[in-house]
Amino acid sequence: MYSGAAAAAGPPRRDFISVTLGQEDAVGVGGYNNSKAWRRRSCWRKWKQLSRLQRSVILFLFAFLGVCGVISYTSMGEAWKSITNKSLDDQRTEQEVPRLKLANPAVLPAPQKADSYRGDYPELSLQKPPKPLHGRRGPSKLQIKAPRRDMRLKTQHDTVRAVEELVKADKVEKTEKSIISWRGAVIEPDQSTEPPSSKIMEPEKPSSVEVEDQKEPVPLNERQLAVIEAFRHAWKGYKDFAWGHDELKPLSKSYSEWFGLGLTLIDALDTLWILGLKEEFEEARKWVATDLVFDKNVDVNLFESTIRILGGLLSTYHLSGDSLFLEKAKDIGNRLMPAFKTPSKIPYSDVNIGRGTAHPPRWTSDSTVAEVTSIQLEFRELSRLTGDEKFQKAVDEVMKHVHTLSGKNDGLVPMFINTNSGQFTHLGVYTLGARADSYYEYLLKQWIQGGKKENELLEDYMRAIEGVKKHLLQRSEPKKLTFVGELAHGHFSAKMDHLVCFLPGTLALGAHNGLAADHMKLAETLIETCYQMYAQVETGLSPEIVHFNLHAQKGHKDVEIKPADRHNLLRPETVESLFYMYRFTGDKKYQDWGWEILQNFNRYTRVPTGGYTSINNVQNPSNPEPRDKMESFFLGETLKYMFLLFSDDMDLISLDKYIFNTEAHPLPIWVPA
Ligand code: DMJ
Repeated sequence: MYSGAAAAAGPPRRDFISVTLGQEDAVGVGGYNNSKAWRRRSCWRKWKQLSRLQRSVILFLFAFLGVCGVISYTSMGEAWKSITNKSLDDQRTEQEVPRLKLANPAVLPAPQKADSYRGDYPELSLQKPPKPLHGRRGPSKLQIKAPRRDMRLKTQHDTVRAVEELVKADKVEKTEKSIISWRGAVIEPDQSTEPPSSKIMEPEKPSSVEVEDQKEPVPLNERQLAVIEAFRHAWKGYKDFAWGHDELKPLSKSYSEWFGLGLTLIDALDTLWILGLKEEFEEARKWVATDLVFDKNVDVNLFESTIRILGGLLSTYHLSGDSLFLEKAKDIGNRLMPAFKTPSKIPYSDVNIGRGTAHPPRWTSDSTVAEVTSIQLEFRELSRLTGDEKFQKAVDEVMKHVHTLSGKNDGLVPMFINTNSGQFTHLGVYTLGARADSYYEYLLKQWIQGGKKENELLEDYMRAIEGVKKHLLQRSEPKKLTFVGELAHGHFSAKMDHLVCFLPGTLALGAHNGLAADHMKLAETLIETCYQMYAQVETGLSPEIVHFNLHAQKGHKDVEIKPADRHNLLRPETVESLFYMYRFTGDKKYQDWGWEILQNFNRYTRVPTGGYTSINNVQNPSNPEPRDKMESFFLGETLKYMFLLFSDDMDLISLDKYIFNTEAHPLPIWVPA
């Protein structure tokens, strides 16, 4: 179009270079000739034909384009370089991010080049995913893992910050690791001081316990097999006559109800697991899954249902990894919470778990000190597992309050506390037996559970043991057995409940955890006394309460038994302490003493048609007067501690990883040793 128009208009205007050049090129002269010489000559001729102005403009344009070219080449180069680098960086980051997500932040190295950085975690790609826990059955070697800190580091910057934080945390931790000494008790540096944690630990789901790669199982010995046989016999009675009910009445081949919640079955779950009774465990699990209902208009005792039901469900959850038990634990835990709605926050003794109402016993507004201070291990663990701090808050508040109360005698506490005023009542009576016992036990055990940081608990425990030494220890005649008596308004009584026999085990546990060595000495003397409470009795079984002779009299033993106290309820405390003593000393005499006790249970309390029974008279071997009741703690505690006592596998429910609640349900120590 352009060339046709230009031709029609006559000679071109020379100022419009492109038109002129195009026109001549297109039309040409003498036809098509594309030789190089011709093209050179032709170009030069054309150039010469241009006006000076045209030549200047063309030169200027070339010069301008040249300058532009140089500039854009330089900046393009930079841009290209940065694009290339960026893509390399991107590649590196993509490679590193997943690694950083996987890496344990505690071992993050100093920043390095990408390649060598990668090389520091060769094992990460090989890391096995955690084994699913649901559905595991049978006894196992168990290991508790410290709560994982899942730091999702996405950038190098985050990595550096995380390292800085770790260094900072490490410094803080080191500062806090100072030696503390409390009246002769030296606590190892790494066990000391940090204010009580009202803070909830990260929720652990599904469980903080993982089954280790299975070691060769330690074969069961004859005594353990005898415990399994005894357990099976007891279970048979329960299954045949009391299935799903609270307690077996083995003689009348029926049952009794307390809360109507299958107490024996729940209390026995973790024993079934530990003893390896898979079939029975499965049956019991099925009952829990289909028949255990807490939505019932029934009054339960807060303490008893916490230690037996909540404790039993939590430990079974930990051992089996089966979330059914955690769900049930949450349910009962929530239903027990109304107990804490009191003016003082000291919980009522009873809760209606269906209605959500709580109340003290009909005749008083007092609660028992042991009861309100022995529910902490369980509620604290429930908070840790669920991430819901309300459980721990409620029970920690009780401990903090009791810590501040007056009315103690060198750390020894009265037996009652008022739910309105929050003050101790019935002052002046001090015992390590009924109504106070597990207060002392839980001081130490909470301290261990929480990683030995809650100093108030330790302080109260150490002070109390000093109080025991000062006010309650005496020696009997003729054997000079050291025993723990009672103090009533300044008067010493040589009375000792069998319940007090938890103390040697607790003292030994404290010593094992770094407390004063003289606690271990005391534990050794006291367990001897507890054993004598069996050995000096006609049936070889301890009565509920003994009185020690303080003065030697011809023909008298150390132990005196009053008619009202000569029953035996199949209680666990002595066997429990024997278990701790054997674990910490390896002295076989403790196993032998336990074996004697088991044989005497078999001799005097075993009911041929199934089950074991409490008896009324430990002093009459020909007629021990069966009471027709098998307490749930016989399966939950007594036989479990027997089995563990006879085991030479010190890792079977390791005492460095688990803390047993007062009903023998093992719960994980949050920071295992
Ligand atoms: C159990 O329920 C618990 O051990 C509690 O602490 C005391 N009484 C019984 C066993 O004797």
